Formats: sequence, structure tokens, C-alpha cells
Amino acid sequence: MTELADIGVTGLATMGANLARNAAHKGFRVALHNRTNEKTRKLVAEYGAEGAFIASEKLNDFVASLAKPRVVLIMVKAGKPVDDVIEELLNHLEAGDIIVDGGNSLFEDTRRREAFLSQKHINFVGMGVSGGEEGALEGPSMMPGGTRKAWERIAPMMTKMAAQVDGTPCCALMGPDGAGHYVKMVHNGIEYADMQLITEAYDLLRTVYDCSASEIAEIFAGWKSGDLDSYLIEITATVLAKRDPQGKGALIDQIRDEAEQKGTGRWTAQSALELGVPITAITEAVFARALSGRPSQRQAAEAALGGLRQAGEKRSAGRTEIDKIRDALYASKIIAYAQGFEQLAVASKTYGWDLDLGQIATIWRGGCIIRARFLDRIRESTAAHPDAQSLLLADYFRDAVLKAEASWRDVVVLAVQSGIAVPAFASSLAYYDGLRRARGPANLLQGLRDYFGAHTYRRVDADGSFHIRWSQDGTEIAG
Ligand code: NBP
Repeated sequence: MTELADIGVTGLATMGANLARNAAHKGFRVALHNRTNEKTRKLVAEYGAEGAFIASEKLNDFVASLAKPRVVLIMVKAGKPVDDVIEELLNHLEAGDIIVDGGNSLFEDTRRREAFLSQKHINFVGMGVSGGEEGALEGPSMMPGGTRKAWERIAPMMTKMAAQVDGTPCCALMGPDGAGHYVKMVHNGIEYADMQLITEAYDLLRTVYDCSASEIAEIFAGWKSGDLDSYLIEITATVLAKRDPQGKGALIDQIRDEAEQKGTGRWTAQSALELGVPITAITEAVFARALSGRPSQRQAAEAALGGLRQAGEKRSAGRTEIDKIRDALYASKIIAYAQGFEQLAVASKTYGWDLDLGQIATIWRGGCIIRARFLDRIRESTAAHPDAQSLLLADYFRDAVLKAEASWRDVVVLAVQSGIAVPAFASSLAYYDGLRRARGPANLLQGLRDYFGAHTYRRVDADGSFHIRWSQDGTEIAG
């Protein structure tokens, strides 16, 4: 009799196929299934020799080929397809089996599925996977959420399949139910902000200064050897240096300026609004993509309102100007990450997940799209200041933003004067300035709210709520 498989993967598009191959490369016996058979056949034909695969055309055969308690990794399109697959699997699985959803599912769906499946004594793990096609094959960052018992069963496989940094796997149990998918969602939100910031730095160098795409590629390549060292900075240099295969100069100039999105950035912003966490950089990045996706409106506006506001010749960028943009990028990036980590902390309390922020920084150091040297600093800072109310209050980040602050302001002023939109740079700076004010201007908001809605206000010199009888005698009464 054929030996049973250690893990089964159903859904063999880009991510599922590569994760299945990854598991096989690590010595696990992998059962394969896809709704339609072509993908399964193709995978076996092209890569069947890479490891021990057991392919099945029917779901019942696929489930029967798994060792108990069975581990089924679902890698299908997020949303209804996941529910469809779960429903079908339930006809074949038994108590104690484990379903892992490795797609980009909404954490609320994961919470719902976990509650439903636990009633049926099936363990459900919602696992965020980051790293794209290459990461899935070579070693992604994986963020599972579920019960400890289910984690213990899958951990030997997942920790081997994950990227490794300094001998530590980029995979750890995040917490129960939706915790893993939530962490992955915020990862993607931070990725949106990081990419938007990079795009704004590129725009300034390209549009305000007279830098060519290849010159900017070199500038980004240079930044890789400093604090900004990251995968996204590295691939920015590569993309900007790429020549058009159709022979029309830099490829970047032939790519339409309309960004697409699949929804995880928007979900991050929606959740932050629900939780009341100010994540300005991520939200502005989502809006910037939305604005980019309205080309005809932008063309009409440029014709009606005029484009750039630059006076005279383009400037040339020397070392000082380039360094200032680098500093603005770094400071804004610190804000984006501080905001993302604050969102994780608030969600953790709200949903009772007990997220370990240092551990999250640790598993994001490799395999995923936002992997960066910077995450080591976050890991160290959360360990040194476990109770800090913001990453910005940890010594390293406080010193880094203070050092960059003057350049950051200069760059935002330059952008504003030039008519260049830098929503993530500027909103990060606005957040920083708002955060630094122990007493801000919201006293006026409260006064106005009390005037039109009798919403009351609190005084700086007394406890309790108060209200002014605005339309009567103007006296103050306890609210
Ligand atoms: P897709 O998201 O493109 O999904 C295609 C797969 O879903 C195919 O195997 C398809 O089967 C299957 N499927 C669909 Br669509 N509806 C189904 C249904 N009702 N029942 C059963 N199977 C169904 O694949 P992907 O790009 O590999 O991504 C998989 C997951 O990983 C997604 O949640 C994605 O968001 C996430 N993710 C993707 C990346 C990336 O870089 N692509 C990175 C990280 C996470 P078929 O072949 O029969 O049509």
C-alpha cells in the first residue's frame, strides 16, 4: 500500500502549487488536489520528480490519501470558494482533522469558520502567507492562527517550509481564530504604505529633480546599504533599472500609472476605523491607489486646473537633496510601522488574541514582502520597551525620527510648493506632529459639539462632564 501523505494541498494555482513543491522539497509527502484537474496534472508532469506527491482527481481520494489526523491546506481564492471547499471537505473529514486556510481571507470570515468548525470538532487554522510566488516556493513568512493543539500538529511542517533568518523560522502561532489572518492583513497594509512612500520618493526625484529612471535606480541601490535596507528598496532599484523589452527606453515609462488592489489594504484601513486607531500612512496609500485608478478624471483635472506648480527649470539633485529624501522616507516609514504595530496591539486587546509584537517583527524578517533590516530594530525595541505606548517612544525610533525631522519637513514643504502629492509623507508628518502635542486643538471640537449637540465637555481642572446652556443663559451646568 502507498504511504499516506503528511499534508494535502487543495487549490494548485500559483501559491498552492509552490507551497506543495516547497513541502515536498523539505521531505514531506504531499497529497495534491484541485477543483479542475488540469492544474494537478500539470504540476505532476512538470515537477512530479521533485518529491513525493500523491495526486487525486476526486476530493474523497485526496482525503483518503492523508495520514491521520489529516492536515488539509486550502489555497483557493479568498471568499466564497473557501466556504465551498470547507463544505465539501466536511463530507470526508473526521473529528480531530485540521483544515488550514492559507489564502488571504478576511479575519472575520476566519473567526466565523473557526467557530463553525470547532462545533464539528475540526481544527481550523487561518494562516496568512506572505512572499508571493517565489516566497511560497523558497520559504515564505507564515502567520497561523488557531488552537495550540492544531499548531503543534502542523508546526514541524510549517516551520520547515518557512523562510529562516539567523536559524529562526519565519512562522509562529500568532494566536487563536482570526489572529493569523489579521496579522497578515496588517502586514499587507504596511506593505501598501511602504510602497506608497517609495513611490513618493521616486516622484520627487523624477519630477522635482532632473533624475532619470536609471539614476533613481542607483540612488535606491545605494540606500540598500543603509537603514532603509529592505526587499522593497532592492526591487525598486531593479524595476527602475529595467529597460523596455520593446526598446522604448526605461520600462517604467511604458507602465500605466494605475495601481490595482485586491483588498487587504482596504480591510486594514476599515478595521483601523472600526477600532479607532489612526493609521494615516496605510489609509492614504489605499486612497492614493484609488486616485491612480481614475485616469480620465485626472486627465480632465490636469487640463482644467493645470499640472505641476514648479517654477522654472527642474532642479538637479545633489547629495544633500538625495539624503533629505532618504531621511523623509525613513522617518515616514517608521511612522507607518509604528501605526501598524499599534493597530495590532489594539486588535489584540479587542479580540483577546495576546499577540506578541516582537514575535511578529521576528517572523517578518524573512520570506515576506516587507522583510527588512528595520524589523530587527522593531524586535529589539519591543523587547526593551514592552509597555511603550508607541514604537516611536522606543529609544532607537525616537532618535531616528528626531534626526530625520528637519529633512522630512523640508521635503514635505518642497513637495507642497512643487504641487507634488506626497500623501503618505505628509500624513505621516501630520500624525507625528499631532502625537507630539500633549495638548492639541480638540478642545475647540468639544466646544462646538457641546454647542450644537449638547454633547458635553470635560474640564482640565475638574472631574465630570459639563455643558453650557448656549441658547439660554450661557451658564455652565454639570452634564
Ligand atoms: P487564486 O486566488 O487565483 O485562486 C485560484 C484557485 O482557486 C484555483 O485553484 C481555483 O480552482 C480555485 N477555486 C476557485 Br477560483 N473557486 C473555487 C471553488 N469554488 N472551489 C474550489 N476551488 C476554487 O490563486 P493564488 O494566486 O494561488 O492564491 C491563492 C490564495 O493565496 C488566495 O487567497 C490569495 O489571495 C493568496 N495569496 C496570493 C499571493 C500571490 O502572490 N498570488 C500571495 C499571498 C497570498 P480552478 O483551477 O479549478 O479554477
